[in-house]
Order: sequence, then C-alpha cells, then structure tokens
Amino acid sequence: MDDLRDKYLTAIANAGDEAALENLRVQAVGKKGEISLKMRELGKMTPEERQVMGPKLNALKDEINSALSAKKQGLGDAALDERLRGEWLDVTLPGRSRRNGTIHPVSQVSEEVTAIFADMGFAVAEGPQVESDWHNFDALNIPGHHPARAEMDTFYMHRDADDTRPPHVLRTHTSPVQIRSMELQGAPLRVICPGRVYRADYDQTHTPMFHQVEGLAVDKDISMANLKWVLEEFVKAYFEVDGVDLRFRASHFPFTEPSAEVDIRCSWEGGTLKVGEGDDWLEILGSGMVHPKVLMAGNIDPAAWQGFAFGMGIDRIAMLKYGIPDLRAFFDSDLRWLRHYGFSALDVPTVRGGLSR
Ligand code: 2NL
Repeated sequence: MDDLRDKYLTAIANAGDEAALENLRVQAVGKKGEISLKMRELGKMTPEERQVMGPKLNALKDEINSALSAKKQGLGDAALDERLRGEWLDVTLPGRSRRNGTIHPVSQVSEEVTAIFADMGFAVAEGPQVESDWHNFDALNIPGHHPARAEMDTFYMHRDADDTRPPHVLRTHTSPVQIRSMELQGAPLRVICPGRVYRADYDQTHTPMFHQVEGLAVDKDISMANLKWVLEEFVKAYFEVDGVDLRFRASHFPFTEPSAEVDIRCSWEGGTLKVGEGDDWLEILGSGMVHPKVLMAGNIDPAAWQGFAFGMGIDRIAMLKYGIPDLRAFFDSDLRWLRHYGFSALDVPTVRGGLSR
C-alpha cells in the first residue's frame, strides 16, 4: 500500500500537463485502475482483513484524488499564467490607423435624408417595431378585409389560441409612427420617420427586413404644391444636382387622396445613373394628401387641417445613389463589402458641409 501511495503521489507531482495527469487518474482510480482493482479484492477477504484494508484503501483513494485535483488546479493556473504572458497588451500604445468597421450605407443615407429634411423644418420621430394592428392598418384606412393587408405579407406575433384580441404585427411601414406623432403632438406637425420595416418576402429585390423613411406635414392650407416643392428640394439635395424634373403619376394608396407616385428624370448611360438629365424616368417614392380618415385616426380635425405625406425605401435610394447592385449584400455583414461601400464615421452628412464626401 505504501509503495502504491509513493508511486502515484510522485508521478502526480511530476506530471507535466493535464493529459499526463488524466492518464495517471485512469491508471490509479479509473474503473480498471490499480486502486479500484484492489478495492474489488476486498470481497474475497475475511471480515477481519476487510475491516483493516477497507478504510486504508478508501483513505488512499481519497488522498490520490485530492492530489490529482490539486495538481490539476496547479497545471490550470500555470496554463493561464502562460496564456496571459502571451496575450500581454500595452494599452498605452497609440491606436492603429487601420479601421475595420465603416458606417453602413443604410446608416449613411438615413443621416443624409434626415439632414435634408431637418433643414426644411422636419423633426425625426421613432416608434415601436412591434405594432398594434390598429396603428399599422386600421388607422391608415386599411380595414380588416382590405386586400392591402394580404398583399403586405405581414409578420404576425404569437397569440394564445384562446386569446381573441387581434395579434400585434411587425410594422410593415413606418406610417404607424406618424399616427403616433399626430396623437401625441397634434397639428401643426412636420416629421419624418426613418426605420426598419418587415414584410415576409425574400428574393433578388426583397429582404424580410428593410428600411423606409416616411414624411408627414400637417398645417392650415397645405397643398400638393407644397409637397412638390419639398420633394424637389429633397431630390436635388440628395442626389447632389442643381436641377431635376419630377413627374407625378396618379396612383392609389389607402392612406392618401389624391395619391401620386413620383419619378425623376435620369439617364443610365454606360450603366451608371445620372439624375436630372436624359430621357428615362426613375420611380423613387410614393406620396399624396393625407386621407381625412387618417387625420381623424390621429385626432386631427380634417375640416381645419390638411397634410401631405410620402414614403420611400432607404435601401433602394442608397443603391441608386451609390451604385450598389445587390440588395441582399446589405445584410450579410461582410467586412470586405463594408470597406468598399461603407463611409467614414468622421464625415457626418450636413446640408451645407456636404452630404457625402
Ligand atoms: C411608398 C409609398 C407612402 C405614405 C407613404 C402616409 C402616412 C400617413 C398618412 C398618409 Cl400617417 N400617408 N404615408 C403616403 C404615401 C405613400 O409610401 O411607395 N413607400 C415606399
């Protein structure tokens, strides 16, 4: 027994790493280890022998187990010390100039759009991405049976089977934020609402999450003429051109009456977009005069106030301005793509200082 004890305690003390230690553990106290086999022999002994040998073997097993775990702890500490020596870092060194991350085109364009509309007196409003179906649909004159609800490929939140309330939705547009702005602030009002929106659609030109910016101006005597001027100013500033022709095409949205889709004059010479020249037209946004029912949903009296509203896709106008061909790459988090299409965090877009440099 003493030989056994000396043999293992010496070997444990000399074990060089955790693998060697594990081998020793198996050899000594593993299922078929030397000590375990000895313990199995207790059964063949006389009761008197067993009374002496049993406690001795148990004590030896305990002693070896504690030596094993003490050594294991020591080896672990040594390994950690070794690793920490290797990972030593001088935090007083100056920062490296090679930046990895960049500002994503979606963030850049949101900032650009915000700067342009801020310059025309629009505030930025934000709201929840999980919306009540009332704010997302009913308030916007899209009742339960309306085909627009089905067309929107809405994501519905879970409801228990015995819960009869309509389920919340992932907002399909940022319009509910404007409803909330009307409820909270009343008229007069000028806001833009940029943010994430969700529709169950995925192909070359659609992702289930994308970005939208909508604008709303409510005041006395607001007309389509005001809408046209604001949009013209926006397009010129955004595409950084001196002049641009806008074309208003009659359209239909449940939340505006009349409604118009807006195209801008452009050319695609050599595959690159030029805004303000050429004979092609490019659709960039939808707009119209706010439907009286929508003003009422926002607690604004449509007999006293009018408003215009518009909405456009941020991802889409980012692709157009910066020549980005594939929408899906927007959401791949690919650093190489970001280094190519991303922007410097230090160049903050302003109307007078320049939007993109
Ligand atoms: C599009 C068209 C549009 C609106 C959004 C809106 C919001 C309120 C009231 C009335 Cl609260 N209208 N938003 C109006 C017209 C068009 O978006 O093609 N978006 C990508």
